[in-house]
Amino acid sequence: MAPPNIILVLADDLGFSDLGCYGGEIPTPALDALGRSGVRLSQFYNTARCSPSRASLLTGLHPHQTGIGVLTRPDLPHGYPGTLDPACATIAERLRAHGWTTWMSGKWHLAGDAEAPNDSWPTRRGFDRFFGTLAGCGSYYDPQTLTRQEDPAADAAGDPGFYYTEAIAAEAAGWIDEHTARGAPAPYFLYLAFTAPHWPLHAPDDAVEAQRGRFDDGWDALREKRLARMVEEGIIADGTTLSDRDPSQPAWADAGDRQWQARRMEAYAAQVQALDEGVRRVLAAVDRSGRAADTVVVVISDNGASAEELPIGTAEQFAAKDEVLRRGTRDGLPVRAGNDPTVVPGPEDTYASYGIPWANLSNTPLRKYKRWVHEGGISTPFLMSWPSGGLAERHIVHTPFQLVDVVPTLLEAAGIDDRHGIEGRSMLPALRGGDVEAVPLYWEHVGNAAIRVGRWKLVRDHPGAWELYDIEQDRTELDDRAAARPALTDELARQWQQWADRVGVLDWNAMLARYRDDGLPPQLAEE
Ligand SMILES: [Ca+2]
Repeated sequence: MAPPNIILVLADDLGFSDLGCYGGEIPTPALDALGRSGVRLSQFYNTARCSPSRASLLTGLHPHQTGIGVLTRPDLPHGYPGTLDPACATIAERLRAHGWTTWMSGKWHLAGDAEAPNDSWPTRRGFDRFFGTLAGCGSYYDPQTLTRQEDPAADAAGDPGFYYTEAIAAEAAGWIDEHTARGAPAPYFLYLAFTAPHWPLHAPDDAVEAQRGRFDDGWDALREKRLARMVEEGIIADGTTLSDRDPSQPAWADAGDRQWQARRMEAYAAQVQALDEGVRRVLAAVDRSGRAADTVVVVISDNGASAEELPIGTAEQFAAKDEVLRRGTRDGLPVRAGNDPTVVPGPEDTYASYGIPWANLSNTPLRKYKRWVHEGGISTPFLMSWPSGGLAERHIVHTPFQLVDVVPTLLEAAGIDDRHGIEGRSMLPALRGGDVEAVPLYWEHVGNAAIRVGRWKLVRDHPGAWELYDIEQDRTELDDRAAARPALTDELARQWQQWADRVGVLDWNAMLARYRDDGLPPQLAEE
């Protein structure tokens, strides 16, 4: 078999059920076709937040083993280093060593220093080519830290129609076309890391307008409809109970400014549809190359939907901290930030998020969001296509896997027998319709913690007590069995602690206490 091309697509803050082929009402034809013709996973898990998920995805290690436990920033002396440890190999470095051409287009968010080129930048972590942003988020019209190789890229400055999602895809499609034109025999690895649909809600007017009316039924009715479609698709077991509406939110019937509320979700949907269009554009370049059959495509989201309301902190604190707000639009207009009806999201001079109630829809039928390791924080769509790879096509695989399993899967697909320094195991046998040995899955993020062993999941919302759920019967985590099963709860807690000690999870309370003792602000607890 020819060594395959590998395209790893990462969405940012995309909810579990946003894609059409996972029950969503947002039009995502390219991703739906990919998922329905290939394999979908119903229980694939990320690690709840941007940087840790990216670190785990690219190394096959748990985030704490890569230097990135929370986000990228200097969390030392008591926290994590906050930058990708040079001691752990990236998938790009591994594939390049075996002859793959390696490209990255999109968001990195693994460098402690995003301002000056250093050894944690993609160009020095195995990628031959890099176009994208080093920072965690920013304007879609004028992205902060936009870089080509190691130099500032001025693409947005001279192009009033610039839109980041489109630019990420166009750059990557161009690389594939160029590779094809050269008749290049080497396979390639493309890491296509969109920032969509992470806030701010930025999308051109006509793209938002195209979504008009789609969400007028409101979050309550749409959550129920999504769950019904998820059951129809086979993503969720029939009989699954829908979690309650987020208790902080009103019923749709009682919500004020429903036109503005719907507009927020329309802008979000426009971002998701642009992501889908970007994937379509890249896959069209693959088709033109004549090598589609020998191309592995994987699509994942880095965390569950985000319930982060803007501004984070007071408006003044947020404005002082955020680069987009400090510098305004390219035309010199001030940027209006915040989730209130005076800010109608979409244009360059707005800075808003879709907020808790719509994140609640995005994660249907699950509870909680990005940052938490309950199912709503860590469940992601997982699509894989590889026409010549012998996958169990048009099937949904229900075996639970997590991000550490991606690197070994891609290495096996590439025919590379190298598992050194990797925690996960290859998913390929399961994706081909066979069995894999069941192993425990683990999570920790800002004190939130979980372990999954078979059907049982022990999970904690820090600083709360452990909760125990039978995920096979209760995917939405509504029936806490911890009190009824104390021995099992203790045993799983012991196994989790053993893992945490082994991979270097820092004790969250102890770490915060050390900061307090030093008179330093507990920066780790903040956004
Ligand atoms: Ca994210």
